[in-house]
Amino acid sequence: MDIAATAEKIANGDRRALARAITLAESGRADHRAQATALLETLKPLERQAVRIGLSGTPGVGKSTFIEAFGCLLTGKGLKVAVLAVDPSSARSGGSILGDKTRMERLSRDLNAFIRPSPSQSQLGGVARRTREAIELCEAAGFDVVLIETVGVGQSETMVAEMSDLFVLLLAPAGGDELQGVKRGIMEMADLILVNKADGDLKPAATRTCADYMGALKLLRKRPQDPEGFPKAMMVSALAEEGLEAAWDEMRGLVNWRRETGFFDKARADQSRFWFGEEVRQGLLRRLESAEAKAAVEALAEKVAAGEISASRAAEMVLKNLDGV
Ligand SMILES: Nc1nc2c(ncn2[C@@H]2O[C@H](COP(=O)(O)OP(=O)(O)O)[C@@H](O)[C@H]2O)c(=O)[nH]1
Ligand SMILES: [Mg+2]
Repeated sequence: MDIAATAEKIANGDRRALARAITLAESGRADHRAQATALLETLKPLERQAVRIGLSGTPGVGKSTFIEAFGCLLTGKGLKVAVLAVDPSSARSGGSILGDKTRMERLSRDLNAFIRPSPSQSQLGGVARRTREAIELCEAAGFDVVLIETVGVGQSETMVAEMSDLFVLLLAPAGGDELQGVKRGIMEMADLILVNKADGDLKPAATRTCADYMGALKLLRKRPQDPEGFPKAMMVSALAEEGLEAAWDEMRGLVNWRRETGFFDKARADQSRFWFGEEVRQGLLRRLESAEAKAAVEALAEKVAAGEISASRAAEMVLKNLDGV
């Protein structure tokens, strides 16, 4: 691949080049990964920045419907919108967005929108890296907003929150008065809670649920990166396309405040630092999984078990030898 030529195409907003580059970043092959890294380095001087919005919610809450309506609202304002998906279960389901592309018919036809389903064979370890690279590629291609969708299971929410400027939690109206078992840790990551389906018969339940969450958010420890009134809960209807403009106003207001106060840049710097550390850790673990390292560990483990060598000394020997692997 001609890195310089591809970079130029991406910089000019060429969607095919962008799609190919993301495929490269998704590949498990070392040479592909190296090319993706080189491509990102070539694009870096552009310093293009999108608003990265993480969007989480359990299946059925209305994520796809919301993204379709919200995405179209944004493109209607002349903004370019990219949608990426992180779906740890996609190995089974074949990609979250792909499955309900029908719910995003309008958006997928929109020339100012770019929708990327999650790849079907996910090795969980690589998901974070390729999602971050896909985000950066979309930014370089000139997208103003990058929506990163994830289903509310496992570690994926934390991961997406760690690569977003804004984290939005989508909830459905609760039947009773229970707080839908949303884990405290996830509430603490949310900048905005949107209670969806606030329409028709569900409106009263949505109103109650929203009030419950406003109350619950008030009980959380105040975070320095929030202006007065945040995190916030509000009602929307993705289906009736209500409350979406208000939600966007809140998101914009929050991003602008964080930009002015320096919290926006600080969060991105902290995230870069975090992911750097993660990659080092992952790289080391990969090395430990090599056949050579495994054999060395096994051989030494026998000696440790037999009391011939101390555990500390043996560990030191293994780690020293990793340098050459
Ligand atoms: N009443 C109502 N139904 C909605 C709304 N948003 C989504 N739905 C419905 O909820 C179901 C699941 O929506 P979907 O977008 O596929 O949810 P996802 O699994 O989170 O992507 C579909 O039948 C939608 O039509 C809404 O705002 N109001
Ligand atoms: Mg969906």
